[in-house]
Amino acid sequence: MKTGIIGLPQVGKTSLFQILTKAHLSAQANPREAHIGVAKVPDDRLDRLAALYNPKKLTHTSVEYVDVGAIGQDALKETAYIGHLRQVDALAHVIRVFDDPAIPHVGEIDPLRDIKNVEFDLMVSDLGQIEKRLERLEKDLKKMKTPDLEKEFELLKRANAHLGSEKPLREMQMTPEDKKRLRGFMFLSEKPILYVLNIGESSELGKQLEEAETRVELLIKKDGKIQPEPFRPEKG
Ligand SMILES: Nc1nc2c(ncn2[C@@H]2O[C@H](COP(=O)(O)OP(=O)(O)O)[C@@H](O)[C@H]2O)c(=O)[nH]1
Ligand SMILES: [Mg+2]
Repeated sequence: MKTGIIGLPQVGKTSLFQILTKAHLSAQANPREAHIGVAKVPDDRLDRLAALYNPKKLTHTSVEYVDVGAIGQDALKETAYIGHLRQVDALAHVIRVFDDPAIPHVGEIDPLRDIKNVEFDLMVSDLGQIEKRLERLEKDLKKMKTPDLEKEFELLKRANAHLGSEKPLREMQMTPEDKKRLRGFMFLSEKPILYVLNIGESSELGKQLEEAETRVELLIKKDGKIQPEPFRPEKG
């Protein structure tokens, strides 16, 4: 399994990457260059089984992490950048919640705005890809209609409208056949996403985490979808 660590500049992506993979990166490392590392997933159930059966070989699950550098419309136009992101199975979006005047951030600390902006970037990238493919398909369909091309055209039209209403592809209704048809595109907004709130170091971690959750206004629904709650402005 491969996970891409994404997020705005200076939110803690590389810090998270280093914690997860125990990688030592030099201070001179180019922040635009992707870091790739592997984290072993410890599982004491596997260790107990190994003790019982004494296998010749024991392989723990591992997760590969790619720290791709800050996201943005420009970055998403770079072949290397988007290439790395398309390859991953899931995205971990690191969100800046910690306040530190020494470390600049795009405006105020506003996790919900950042979530929306990054999601928007992913959707714009997918839209660009869909529009290109639709143009091509339209030309091809004029020359020759095949059921496969027609189905792809219909599906991409639907995906296009869905993205147009500012909803990521992971929230689009799709049959297994639709999913298969789209697989080759490796759309970014279709990938499952995990939000990582970077709330910073504190002796009141529990309280801060609760506050962060309220601030981010996220509700994890039973079906696994993360839905932003209606915005409730803070007092003061
Ligand atoms: N105060 C504070 N600083 C942090 C925290 N997490 C990361 N930083 C600092 O923020 C800066 C950017 O972190 P980095 O992991 O390189 O962010 P990236 O640009 O998203 O890869 C570095 O100076 C980190 O030491 C945090 O939780 N609290
Ligand atoms: Mg970084």
